[in-house]
Amino acid sequence: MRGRRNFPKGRNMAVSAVLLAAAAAVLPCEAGAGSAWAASGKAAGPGHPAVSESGRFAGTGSGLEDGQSVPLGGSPAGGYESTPVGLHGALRVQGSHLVDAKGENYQLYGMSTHGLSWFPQYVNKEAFQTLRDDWNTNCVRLALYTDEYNGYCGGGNQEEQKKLVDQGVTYAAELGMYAIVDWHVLNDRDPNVHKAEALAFFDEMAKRWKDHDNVIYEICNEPNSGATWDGIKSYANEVIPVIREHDSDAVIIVGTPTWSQDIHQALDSPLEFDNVMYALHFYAGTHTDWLRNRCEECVTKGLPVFISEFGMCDASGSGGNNFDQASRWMELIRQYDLSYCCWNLANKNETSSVIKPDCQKTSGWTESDLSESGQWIRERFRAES
Ligand code: IDC
Repeated sequence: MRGRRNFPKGRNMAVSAVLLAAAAAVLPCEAGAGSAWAASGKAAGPGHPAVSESGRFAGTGSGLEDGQSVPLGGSPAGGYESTPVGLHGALRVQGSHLVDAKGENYQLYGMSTHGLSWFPQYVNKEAFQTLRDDWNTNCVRLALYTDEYNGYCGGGNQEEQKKLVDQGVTYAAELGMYAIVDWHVLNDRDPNVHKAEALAFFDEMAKRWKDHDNVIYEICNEPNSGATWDGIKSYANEVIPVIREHDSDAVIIVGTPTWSQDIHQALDSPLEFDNVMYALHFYAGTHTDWLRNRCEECVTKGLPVFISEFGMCDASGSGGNNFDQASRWMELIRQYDLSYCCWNLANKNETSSVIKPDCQKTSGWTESDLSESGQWIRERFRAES
């Protein structure tokens, strides 16, 4: 169903030359273990899932019982070419859809980290492998706060934070997962406040990752409190060319006004670049029919929308979960094959954190290690096929 209906049967039988080349290109020498892994085509480790017909790691095919942790350290059955990136290669935007290297509709879904500087412990390869193999996800969003929590432009250690982004992208690449590099504008409200830093940051990132097919750039998480679409456009018109100078075909996600809710303004006045998607964020306890209607209207009118952040609780990231509203959002996501990333991979004592506050594990979580949010969204991801 959904994106899958567009895939010809047996598409996973033969990996095209394009995709093989893409798989090889994603791991340059410095990726170390990943290159060795890709080159050696290691045998499948125990518990590693077969790839489903759609090329996704089917949770139910993992050989793991619900609640059992994932054995780590092996490679997926079939080697790198069976991973999400190995199968789907460089993504691009076609009409309102994200498509893979074969031009088939493709949907990304996975977890967003919390602030990298606040919860750096979850940037580890085993965590991402758990998310790929047990949670059945194909992407990880790396949230680099620009301001609060020792943010990148708020007094944080920039070298350490860049190292975390680097590790996150590298682990994702080695695992054949897509990685979203998220410039997490929030307290600073308007991306133009730290535009100079953004230009330097994305210049460096794009240079670094230009040969990787798994990297997506999100250039401003949530403009808010008076940041206008005109202002965001002018920021994007400077940042996007800097990325494209090195990485000419990268997919880029652009945040929209009012905490990435006003996508209709992007529909009225889109950017003039290819391969751009517009962020819509929802928190199910706060954002209901009115935002779903807006989302549906924009998508049906051809706007490429990416739900790069959402929660099942309210917009504070806490309060109770509203699973009824969250399920309605999931229906919309399913109907239009939208890509979606859940906030947040951490054990903070707040509803949106997917790991229980008293759980110190940084990978291999069992069901009982997960919060109510974590258990719900993991089931949702595992139902993707
Ligand atoms: C929240 C975190 C919370 C932190 C707060 C800081 O969950 O621990 O104290 O940020 O400002 C967003 C933001 C995201 C928020 C999240 C929940 O993108 O950074 O995280 N949220 O409030 N937009 C809507 C909700």
